[in-house]
Amino acid sequence: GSLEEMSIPLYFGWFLLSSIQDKVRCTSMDFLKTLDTLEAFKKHLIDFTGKAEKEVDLEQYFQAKGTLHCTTEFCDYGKVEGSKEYANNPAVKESYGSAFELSLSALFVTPRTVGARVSLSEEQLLLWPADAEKEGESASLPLGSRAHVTLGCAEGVEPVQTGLDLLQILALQQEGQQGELIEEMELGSLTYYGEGRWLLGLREPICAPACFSSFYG
Ligand code: ACK
Repeated sequence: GSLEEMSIPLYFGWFLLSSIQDKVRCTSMDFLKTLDTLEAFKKHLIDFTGKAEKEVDLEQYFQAKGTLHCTTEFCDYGKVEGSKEYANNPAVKESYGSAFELSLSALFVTPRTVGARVSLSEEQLLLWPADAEKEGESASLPLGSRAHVTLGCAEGVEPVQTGLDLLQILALQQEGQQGELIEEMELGSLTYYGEGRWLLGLREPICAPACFSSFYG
């Protein structure tokens, strides 16, 4: 019946507590500010602007997208195949409303999105859907590879793109593309993967307390 359909959310995920949201946003803004000033970034500006001489202000370029969270299952109120099974999974029901500590291990930037990679623990992987990595060119990436927090999207870009951008970078790494190590920054090492794809591996992962819950919209 319709009541049953109503009970499936838009998506399930871990929602970062508000104090850590501020910290993550600040860290990401600092990173964008620094990236903007690097000669190596300026050299590849065309990836972002389409024009060689044009300047870009990365802090303006990306728009924030609501509360920071790490989506586990996008359900679209039950319309997505497998989402009802996910909602009824005992692990999901048992963990609903519980607190977790997410480990944010890297920040990444592409001409489309900026996000944080989330490295999931064994316990957290129990809540991760088996098919999340199947999309894109990433068929053989380990479970949980797509886990991320969207920090911002370029104009006209939907947040679903952030996880796909992350999968793309991880697929390159898996193929043996080391990327170009640009420099050791205070936050960690910065690598360029071509086509405007930048990854900052955090020296110290950010520990982010988060509540496993859902969003109805
Ligand atoms: O940034 P995100 O992970 O990307 O969080 C939002 C959230 O659901 C609400 O839109 C994510 N999302 C949207 N569509 C999909 C999809 N088809 N597959 C996986 N995640 C999705 C989006």
